[in-house]
Amino acid sequence: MEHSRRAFVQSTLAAAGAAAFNLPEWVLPALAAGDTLVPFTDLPATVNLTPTADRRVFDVRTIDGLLTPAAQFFTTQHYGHPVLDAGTHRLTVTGLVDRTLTLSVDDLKRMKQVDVVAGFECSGNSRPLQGLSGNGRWTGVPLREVLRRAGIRADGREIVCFGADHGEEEVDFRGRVTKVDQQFGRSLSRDKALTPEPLVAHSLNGEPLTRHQGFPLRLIVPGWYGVANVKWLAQIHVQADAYLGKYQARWYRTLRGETINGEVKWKETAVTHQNLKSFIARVTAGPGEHTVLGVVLHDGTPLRSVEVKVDDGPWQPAVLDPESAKHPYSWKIFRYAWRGATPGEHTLVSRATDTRGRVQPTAEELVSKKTFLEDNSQYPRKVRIG
Ligand SMILES: Nc1nc2c(c(=O)[nH]1)N[C@H]1C(S)=C(S)[C@@H](COP(=O)(O)O)O[C@H]1N2
Ligand SMILES: [Mo]
Repeated sequence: MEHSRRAFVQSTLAAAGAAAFNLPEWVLPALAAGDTLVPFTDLPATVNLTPTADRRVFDVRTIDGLLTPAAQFFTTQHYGHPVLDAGTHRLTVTGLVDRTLTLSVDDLKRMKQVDVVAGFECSGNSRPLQGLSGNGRWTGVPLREVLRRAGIRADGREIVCFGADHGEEEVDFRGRVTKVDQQFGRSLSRDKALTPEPLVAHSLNGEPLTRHQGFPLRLIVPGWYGVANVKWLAQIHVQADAYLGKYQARWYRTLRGETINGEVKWKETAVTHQNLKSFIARVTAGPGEHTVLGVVLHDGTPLRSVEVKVDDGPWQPAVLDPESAKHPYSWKIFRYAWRGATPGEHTLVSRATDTRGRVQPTAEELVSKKTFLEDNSQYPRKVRIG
C-alpha cells in the first residue's frame, strides 16, 4: 500500500484512541479511495497484537481478501515454537498398523497433493478483538492416504497426533501429582481420521509453513477449532484406547447445561468442530453509505443467511463474498450496505444461520455454557457516526 494512505489509516486509528495499537506492516489496503474507517467505540484504546514473543493476534479490521497473509496469521501454542530441520525431520506412523512408517517431508511432497481453503479459529477466540482467527489455503497430503500406507489394523480406533513440542506436566491422580515430560498430542477417532478432509500440510498460502505455524508439517482439520491442528507434527500413533492427554481430555472441554425433558443435565464435551459464528470486523464510511464488513466461521455446513441489525431495527440480509463462498471450509466474508446512518452512537450486530437451521446464539442464549471456550455468541459492536 502506498505510504500516504497507510499514514492516513494510522492517523485515523490514532484519532480513534488506538495510538498504542501495534500496527502490522500493511493496514486496510482494501479501503476504497475516499473511504474512511469508522472506529469501534467498544474496542479498548490499547490492543497489543503481540502480547508475548510466541503469540500474535490478527487485526481483523485489516481483512483484505480471501486469505490471511502468513505474516499476519495469529499464532498461539502451549510449549513455545520448536525449531525443526525440514531435511532431517521425520513423521513416524506407529502402533496398531500393518507397517510402521518413517516419512520425510520430501516423501510426503512426492505423494498426491491437495489444497484446502479453511477458516481457522482458536476455541478461545472472543471479543473484543476476535483476533485468534484467520483464513488460509493449506497444501499437503490427506491424512487418510498416510494411514492407508501404514494400514490401520481393525483394533486401531484412536489416531493420536503428536507435535515435536513438549514440556513438563503435572498429572494429578486423586491429589497425588506426578511430573512427567509430555509431547503436545491430540487425537481423532478412526472415523474422523479417515474422512477426506484432514490434511498433513506443509504449506500455507503457497509458501512453506513458518516456524510459528508448525514448520515443516502440521495437521489441518478443516471445520474444527484450532487445537485439533497439531503443529510440528512428528508422530501419528494408532491405538485402541481413548487418548487422555492434558490437551485432549482436560484443557479443551466445554461444560453446558442442557434441558432434557424439563430437567437440566450438565454435559461436558470435547472441543471439536467450529460452532457457527459471525462477527463484524470493520465499518467504513464511503460516499453516501457505510459498509459493514465481517466474517463467518463455521464447520463447513452451507450457510442459509447472514444478517445485520442496526440498533433496534429489523435483521437485514448481508451479501456473501462469492469468492469465499466457493470454498466450503473457508471463512465467509460478508458485506452490508448501511444507508442513512444518523449522527450518534449505534450498535451493529450480525448473525449467521446454516442450512441445518442452526442460528448463531445470543450471549444470553449461551449462559448455560459455564466454561469460556467455544464462545460463538452474536457480538454487538458500537460505532459513533460524527
Ligand atoms: N504442536 C502443537 N500444536 C498446536 C498447539 C500446540 O500447543 N502445540 N496449539 C493448538 C492451538 S490451541 C491452536 S489455536 C493452534 C494455533 O495455530 P497457529 O499458531 O498456526 O495459529 O495450534 C494448535 N496446534
Ligand atoms: Mo487454541
